[in-house]
Amino acid sequence: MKNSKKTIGNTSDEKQNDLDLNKSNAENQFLTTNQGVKINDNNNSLKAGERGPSLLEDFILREKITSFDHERIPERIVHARGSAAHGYFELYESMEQYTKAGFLTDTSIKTPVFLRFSTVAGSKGSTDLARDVRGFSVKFYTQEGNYDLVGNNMPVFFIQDAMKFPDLIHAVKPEPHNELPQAASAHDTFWDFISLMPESMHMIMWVMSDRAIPRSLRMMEGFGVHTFRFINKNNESHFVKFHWKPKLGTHAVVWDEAQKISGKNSDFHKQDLWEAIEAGNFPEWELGVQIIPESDEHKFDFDLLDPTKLVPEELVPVKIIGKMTLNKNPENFFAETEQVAFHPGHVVPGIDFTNDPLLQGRLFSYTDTQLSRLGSPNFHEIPINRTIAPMHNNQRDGHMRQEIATGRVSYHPNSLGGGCPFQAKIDEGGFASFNERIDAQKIRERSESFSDHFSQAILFYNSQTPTEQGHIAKALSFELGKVETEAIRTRMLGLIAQVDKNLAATVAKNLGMNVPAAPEKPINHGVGADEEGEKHEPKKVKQTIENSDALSMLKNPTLSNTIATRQVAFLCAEGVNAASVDSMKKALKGAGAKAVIIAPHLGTIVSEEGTEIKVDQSYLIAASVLFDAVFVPAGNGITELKKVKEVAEFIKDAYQHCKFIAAEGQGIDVLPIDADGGVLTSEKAGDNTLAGSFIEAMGNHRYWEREKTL
Ligand code: HDD
Repeated sequence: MKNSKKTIGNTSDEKQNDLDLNKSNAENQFLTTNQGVKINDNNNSLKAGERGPSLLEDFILREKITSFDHERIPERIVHARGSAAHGYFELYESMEQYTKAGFLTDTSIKTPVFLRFSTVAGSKGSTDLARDVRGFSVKFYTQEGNYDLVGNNMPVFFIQDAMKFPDLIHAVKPEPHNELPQAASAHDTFWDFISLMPESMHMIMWVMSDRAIPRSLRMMEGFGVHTFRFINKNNESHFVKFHWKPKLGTHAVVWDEAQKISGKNSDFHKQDLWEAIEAGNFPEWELGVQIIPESDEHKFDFDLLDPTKLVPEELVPVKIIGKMTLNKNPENFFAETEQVAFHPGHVVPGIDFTNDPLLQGRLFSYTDTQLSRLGSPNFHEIPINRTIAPMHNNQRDGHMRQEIATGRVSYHPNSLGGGCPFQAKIDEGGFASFNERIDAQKIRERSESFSDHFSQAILFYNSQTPTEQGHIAKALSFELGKVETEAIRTRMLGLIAQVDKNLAATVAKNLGMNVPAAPEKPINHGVGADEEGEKHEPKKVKQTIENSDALSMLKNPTLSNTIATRQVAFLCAEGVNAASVDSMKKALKGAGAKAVIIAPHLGTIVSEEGTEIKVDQSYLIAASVLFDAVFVPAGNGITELKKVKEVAEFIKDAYQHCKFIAAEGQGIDVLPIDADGGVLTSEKAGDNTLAGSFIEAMGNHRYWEREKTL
C-alpha cells in the first residue's frame, strides 16, 4: 500500500530535498567570508602593530562579529519553547463528500508535514514540564499549498474573543515589575485575570488536570480547537472539529514529578522526542474529525462558534481519517524549529473558517507576529516555510528577498506578460471563500449564546475519575496557594464552587479559607448585556449529556495500553544476577520498552556469574522521575544498594509517583517501601511470569490505587 503512494513533489523526502538546496556542507571546504573570500587567519584581528589597536578596515572581523551580534531573533511572544519534527500524513479514506482538499480526498498522496510542539507561557529556555497548555502545530505541505493546523493539546481555550488574548498572556507571563515567575501560572496576575473571567472556567479545569503535565509530547492528544469548515466540490459546507489521537495513548506525570523533572532534566520532552525519532520509534497520531452538517448549527446547547466549548464525542463521534508519522528530526533547530511560521489562516481550497471571534482575531495576528519575529514579509521563502506547490505572484522585494523575479511585469492585469500569472477559476483549484450569508449590524458585543461558562466545566470535572479529580484539587490548591492576594483566592473559590462544591471545599480547606456564600458578581464583558451590564449574567445550561468518558485520560477506553518506548530503570550493582537482568531486559524489549542499567559507577560492573555488564547511567546522573518504572534484579551483591542513599530516594520517588516497581531475589530486600498491588516481586531470578505481570501492569501507566495510602 505504502509503496504505491504517488511521489510527485509531495513526499517527506522531497520536502527534504527542497530544504537540502539551502544546506551548507563544510566538508573539505575552505573557511570563507560570506562573500566567498578564503580566510587566511581566523584567530587574530587586524591590528596596527602586534600590540596596537584593531583596525576598522578588518572586514573579516566586522563581518564575523556583526553576524554574531544578530544571531538571535525575537523569540515567539507565546509558545517560545518548542520542539519539532518532520513527517508525513497518510489518508485512510477519501473525505470527498465533505471537502475538496486534495490531501483529504486522494488516499494515494503522502503529504509531508512539520510538527512543532510548544509550551505557551515560558520563554525559549524554560522547562518542558511547566504546568501549561501544549501547542500542537502541524504544517501540511500539500500540493495545493500549505495548510497549517495550529492547535493545542486541549480542545478548548481560556477566552472567547481575540480582544482578550493580550490580556490573558500579559496576566500569565512573568509579572512585569520583577519578571517572576518563569513558565508558571501560579501567581497573582494570572489568577486575578481568571477570577474575573468566568468564561475561562472550562479551560481552567483542563489546565489544572494532568493534561497540562504530559509524560511525553508523543503521548498527547491534539485539537484544532475552533470549529472550522469543510467545503466540498459542490460548495457545500460542513462544520468540522479536528482531533489528533496518539497511538501511544495519552499519559501524564504527577505534579511533584513534573517539578523534579524540571530540575533533573528541563529538556525532558525535547530530548524524549528527539531520541524516540533517532531510535526509529516514530511517533504516530491518527487524525479524527467530527463533522456537523450546516443544518445542525443550532442543534447544540452551546454555540459551535464558542472556543470555550467542545463537541462531546458522545454527541458527534470522532471519525478517524488518516495517520501522521514523525520520522525525521530537524537538522538545524534554528533554521527549522525556530523559523517555522504557522498561521491558522494558511488554508487550502476545501477548508475554511467560521466566525469564531477568537479564530477571526488569530487570522490577523500570526502574519503580524512573523513580521516582527522573522523580520520581513518574505518569511515564506525560508526553506521550512516554503510551499511545495508552484508559487507565482506579483509580490516583490522587501528585506531578505530570495527570489530573483525576472521580467518587467509585477502587476495584474497586464498585457506585457501575457496576462501571467493569471487567476485560477474554482474548478482550476482557485480558493474561493465560502459564501456564507451575513446580514447583521456592526456591533461590539458577544452573542448571548456564549454566556454559559460553567456547564462544560462541570461536564469535564464530572467525567474524570476520582484520581483525576484529586489531581485537579491539588493543582488548584498549589496554584492558588501561591497567590498572595486573598481577594483573588476568594473570587476563585466562588467560581470553583459553581463547577463543583466539593472541589471548592477541598481547595478552600487547603488554603485555610472558606468558600464564599455567594460568588462575586462577575465583571461584564458585553455578553449580550444592556448598558448597566445587568442583562445576561454567566449562566448554566443543562447539558444533553452529563458524562463523557473521552474527556478522561484514565477512563478513555479507546487508548492503547502499550508500553512501547517506555524507559525502565534497572537498579544494579557489582554482583547483580546477570540472568535476572537479561531475562527482564529481553521481556521488556519484546514489549518495545527499554531497560536502562544504572549502577554506582559508569563503565562496567561484574555480575554474580562473572560476566561484564555495561552501565548506562550512574546513580549520580539518574533519577527516578526520568523513568517510567523500576526493576531491582536479584544477585548477591545487590543488597549493597541498601547503603546507596540515591537508591533509597530513587525507589521512594518511584513509589510516591505511583510507578510500578518489580524486584527479584535479593532485590526485594532493597525496597524501602511497603508492598502493594503496584510492587511486583518474585524470589526467583529471571522469572518470566514476573516479567509478564510487570509488562501488563505498566500498560496501566501508573498504580493510582496507591495514592489513597500516601
Ligand atoms: Fe496562538 C502562536 C495556538 C489563540 C496569537 N498559537 C501559537 C502557537 C500555537 C498557538 C500552537 C505556536 C505556533 C508555533 O509552533 O510556531 N493560539 C493557539 C490556539 C489558540 C490561540 C490553539 C486558541 C484556540 N493565538 C491565539 C490568539 C492570538 C494568538 C487569540 C491573538 C489574537 N499565537 C499568536 C501569535 C503566535 C501564536 C502571537 C506567537 C508566535 C506565532 O504566533 O507564530 O501570533
